[in-house]
Amino acid sequence: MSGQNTSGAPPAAGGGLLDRRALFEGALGAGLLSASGAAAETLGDPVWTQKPGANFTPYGQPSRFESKVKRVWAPPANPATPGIGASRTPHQFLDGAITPNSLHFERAHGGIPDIDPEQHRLVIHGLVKRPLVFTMEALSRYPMKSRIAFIECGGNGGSLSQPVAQNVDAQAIRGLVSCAEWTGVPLSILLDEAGVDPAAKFVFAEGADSAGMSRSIPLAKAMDDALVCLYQNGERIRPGNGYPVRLLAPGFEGNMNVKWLRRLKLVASPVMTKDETSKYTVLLDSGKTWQFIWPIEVNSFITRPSPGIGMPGPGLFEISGLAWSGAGQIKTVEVSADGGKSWAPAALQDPVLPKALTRFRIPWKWDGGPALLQSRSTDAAGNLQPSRAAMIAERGLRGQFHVNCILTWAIGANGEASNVYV
Ligand SMILES: Nc1nc2c(c(=O)[nH]1)N[C@H]1C(S)=C(S)[C@@H](COP(=O)(O)O)O[C@H]1N2
Ligand SMILES: [Mo]
Repeated sequence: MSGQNTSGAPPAAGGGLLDRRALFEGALGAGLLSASGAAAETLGDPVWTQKPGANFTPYGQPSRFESKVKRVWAPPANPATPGIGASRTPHQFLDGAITPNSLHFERAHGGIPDIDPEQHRLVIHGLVKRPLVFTMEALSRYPMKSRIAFIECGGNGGSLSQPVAQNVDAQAIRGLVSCAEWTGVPLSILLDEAGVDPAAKFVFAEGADSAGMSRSIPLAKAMDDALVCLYQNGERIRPGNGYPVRLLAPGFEGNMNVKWLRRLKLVASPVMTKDETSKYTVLLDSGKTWQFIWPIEVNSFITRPSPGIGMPGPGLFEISGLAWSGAGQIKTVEVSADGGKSWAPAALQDPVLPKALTRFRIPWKWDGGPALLQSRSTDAAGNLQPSRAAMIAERGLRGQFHVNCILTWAIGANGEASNVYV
């Protein structure tokens, strides 16, 4: 049995979880990476050392050896309407906290429009003193601000509402959350210029796509930290993510982050659009529904190991994953290797930013036997991620939105990971 802990790191919970401080203090000793003592002669003279490499490219692409790292999406129900649905981020192949633009998830209710920025306009009207019309060029002259924020679709994790655990990977279950640095004009600046009437309590935000996707944003949120964004991770927003301009409502459910933004209308009460009534509400067993669930709940999941990228073999390994909350910063993430019987605190990767993805890590000495890996997070407001059983007890299985329960990966003796319920 190889489960004996020879790493020098103290155990932190059952099933081989080790003290997270070992990651920083180098107490893990040899063997974490299972690197064999590499000697210079093993380097050899591969072909790429023997002739000059390729020329530069105007817009970079990943290595051809990384072709498995890609978004996936289900084919459209109706071939006449491509681009309706969602593409998902392959979190099992990524690390860090920022999602590359090419892999940011995309959710579109009416396909991805091909918008000419010269022709596109943003209008602010309704309960304002001065209705305003912006060209994209005019918008870009206002003072801008950058912030790192996650966007998560309210439907992310919906498959965990299935009565039987689905045989799918992290990308399929949790791929509708991504995190980017967004840059744009604070919405408060534009609203101040328009002069908000005291009767206004909501901002109706509408997209220029064929779905006319629209939501009623509470005015307090609009004035607090909403951004009218032009840039995503330093470059202009990608078409799938809202080019040429989108709303960012940090921490609020995905569809309030209206893409292809063309209208902000100040109104006295919610407009009750299809996107906040028939959808993005949680149907309870009682037949009642939760509506206007704005902030995304505290959440986390393990990205490595996970289905498709299991354990290479017994021994020392770093478990890694992501945590987030629409209420603010992540305070703690705990990891269990025994299906929730015991928990050990994970290390949080700096910087731990409010309403952004937070990377966590913990060393694990896997003994080669079956294990049940879980993570659970707590945010700065004190919200704790619920077990699946607790979530179902509260709201039943009919509501397929805002599913933030603990996710379990079973590790088999062959090292493979699979999605299970405990
Ligand atoms: N105009 C418009 N805005 C939209 C949508 C849409 O279909 N049309 N989809 C919404 C939904 S449901 C989500 S989850 C987010 C997803 O943002 P992303 O595609 O940049 O990841 O965009 C929102 N904004
Ligand atoms: Mo969404």
